[in-house]
Amino acid sequence: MKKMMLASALLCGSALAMTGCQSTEGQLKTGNPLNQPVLKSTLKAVDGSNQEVGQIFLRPVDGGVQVYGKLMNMTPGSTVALHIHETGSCADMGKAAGGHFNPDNKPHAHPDDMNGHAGDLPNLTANDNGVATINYVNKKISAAEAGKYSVYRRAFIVHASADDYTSQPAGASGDRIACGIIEKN
Ligand SMILES: [Cu+2]
Ligand SMILES: [Zn+2]
Repeated sequence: MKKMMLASALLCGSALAMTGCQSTEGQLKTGNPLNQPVLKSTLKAVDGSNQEVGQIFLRPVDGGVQVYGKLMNMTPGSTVALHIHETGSCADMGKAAGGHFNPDNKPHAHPDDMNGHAGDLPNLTANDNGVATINYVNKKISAAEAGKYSVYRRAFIVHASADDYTSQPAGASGDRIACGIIEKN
């Protein structure tokens, strides 16, 4: 009996099992009912090595966009800033990405502050293995392909040090060390 239930569950995930899996058909008809990531970014070092340092995904959730993923090869124990910058270019050691994404002309702030840059995000701290994770719902951006708050074709930037969430215009977070353009997943 246990085996049969397992087989049934597996079939529900396949395109062949349209009957007996009521949710499957609905999932195919609507836009993004499973809340799969619709955008993603592969971040690379901007020191010329082009070394991949991680991936970050974005998916629409109630009230915002979930930003989640991980960075690798970080200095263990280090805390670094992460933001969405306005321009989708990583040229010139990340400087071409411009300033923080700021469609409403607000000051730089803690990411939870609704009166701050839309592109502001929480700092990340690397564990003993040099892995830093983010899982944050940003309420000021959109994962749509167009529109005032869309982050499609903008860029993630990782900085060398932590964001103090106060200093203008970018939290005194130091040099740009990694960059990734936000693409369709
Ligand atoms: Cu930044
Ligand atoms: Zn900012």
